[in-house]
Amino acid sequence: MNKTIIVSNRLPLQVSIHDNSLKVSPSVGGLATGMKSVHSEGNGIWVGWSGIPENELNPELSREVQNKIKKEKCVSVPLTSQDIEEYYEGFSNRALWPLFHYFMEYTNFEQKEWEAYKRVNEKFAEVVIDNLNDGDTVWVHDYQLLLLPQLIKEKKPNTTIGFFLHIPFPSYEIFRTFPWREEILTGMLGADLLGFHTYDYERHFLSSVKRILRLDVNFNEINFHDRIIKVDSFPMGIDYSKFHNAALKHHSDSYEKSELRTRLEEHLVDDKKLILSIDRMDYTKGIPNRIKAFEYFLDTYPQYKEKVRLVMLAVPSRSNVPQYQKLKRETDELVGRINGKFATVSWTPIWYFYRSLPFENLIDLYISSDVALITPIRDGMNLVAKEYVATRTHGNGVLILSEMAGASKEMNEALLINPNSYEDFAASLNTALTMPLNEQETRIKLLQKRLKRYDVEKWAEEFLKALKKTKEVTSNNITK
Ligand code: GDG
Repeated sequence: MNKTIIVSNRLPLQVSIHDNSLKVSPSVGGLATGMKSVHSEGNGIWVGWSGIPENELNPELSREVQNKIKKEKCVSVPLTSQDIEEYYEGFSNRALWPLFHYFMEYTNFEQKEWEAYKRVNEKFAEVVIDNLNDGDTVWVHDYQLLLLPQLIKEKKPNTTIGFFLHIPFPSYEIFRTFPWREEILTGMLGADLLGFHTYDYERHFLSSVKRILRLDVNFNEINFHDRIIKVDSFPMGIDYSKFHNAALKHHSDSYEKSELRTRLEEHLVDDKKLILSIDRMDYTKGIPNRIKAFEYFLDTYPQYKEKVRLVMLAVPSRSNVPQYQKLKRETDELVGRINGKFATVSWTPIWYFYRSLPFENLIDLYISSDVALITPIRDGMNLVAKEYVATRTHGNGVLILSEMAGASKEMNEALLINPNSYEDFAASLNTALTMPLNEQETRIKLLQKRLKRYDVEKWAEEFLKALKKTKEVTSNNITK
């Protein structure tokens, strides 16, 4: 029986070792949820890194990791600390990530890290090929594995390969500056179907293929080595019912409120409002910009002093990369400065949490907030914006969303802003805080309807359906 192999940098598992004892538990990210049915189907497997460097494991523990992981239908790619440093923290997060998010000044192109990127993509290819049978389908995810489709196609030409990019694909003018641009594009073109979150990313990719590789592109099809490769957009959704149902549960009378929720609600007396932002601590998410724009808002609309509070959750991320350390320092300083500037004995304008919270607390934040302020400078999609909307079970709430997030393309009923314009930002916040309830409800309902229909399972299903179709068309063409 043919199977689907999912490949991503990390496995959908939390693996931890304490006192030589090993714990493996499933992780609950968006991708893991979307892939749940694909992964559990038949003898499907997931290939990726376990999160534990191979050199930190003795041979016995290493075998135990593989065995425990196998029970979850996963296969790990053994990576060393050096691999992680050079391929993940280095090439993926210091070259590809900033470039693809238009942060050219943050890019660092190192030959040694490029070599590591190639080496690790080859390691992934080896593990995939070891587990591959004729007729299987492989679905590769994200920017850490751009060379993998071609590495598999070379050795196993009959394999159906799909690739999905979770981050933006930049415009040709940006992408052309990349030292290994041909190799990256050729690597991606090993796939039979390439998926992006938005039509714009798809368009940018096609334009780079045309201009850098000088290949024939016919609408959204590329002719490459006698193969027709299809490119399309598949905006990723969320597990809508999981978020919606959790919110219903948190609102029910029998549900015991958490301390966080109780504290949040204390703020809401006397018509006070909560404004929420949640992001990984990443420079693409526009955190310092948001704090400065919030300062501008309080200066421009002083009537909101002591009436609003920004609850800002920043989840630690990639803290070994220098730019992320700098961003953390800048954020700490800005929050301190703005709180110092405006605070009164009974009010602090920004509540800042630098940690990750359990899912139940995340729901508490979503359901207690009148406004969600999601203002990335650049973001592939942004699932937080979608999750906020899904939890608005009473129909109220306003989403302010950056035009630079892929999600803005499907969320027209949000208040869309240019995050670089403080005026736009402040005016939208004022509009959100004064928006009549019936208008909030109309907007939320329309957004919810779309999110419910195109949830993450539907996204995976649509991608795999298109992949199957691409392969059928290609094989028909070859037999003709
Ligand atoms: C990349 C792209 C694209 C956040 N804090 C906590 C927590 N979260 C969860 C959210 C959400 C997820 O993390 C973040 O997803 P995003 O989509 O917002 O952002 P990235 O991590 O940058 O993801 C992005 C995505 O891939 C999918 O393609 O949308 O553009 O950059 O689900 O709920 N979860 C818990 N505690 C937290 O403190 N439990």
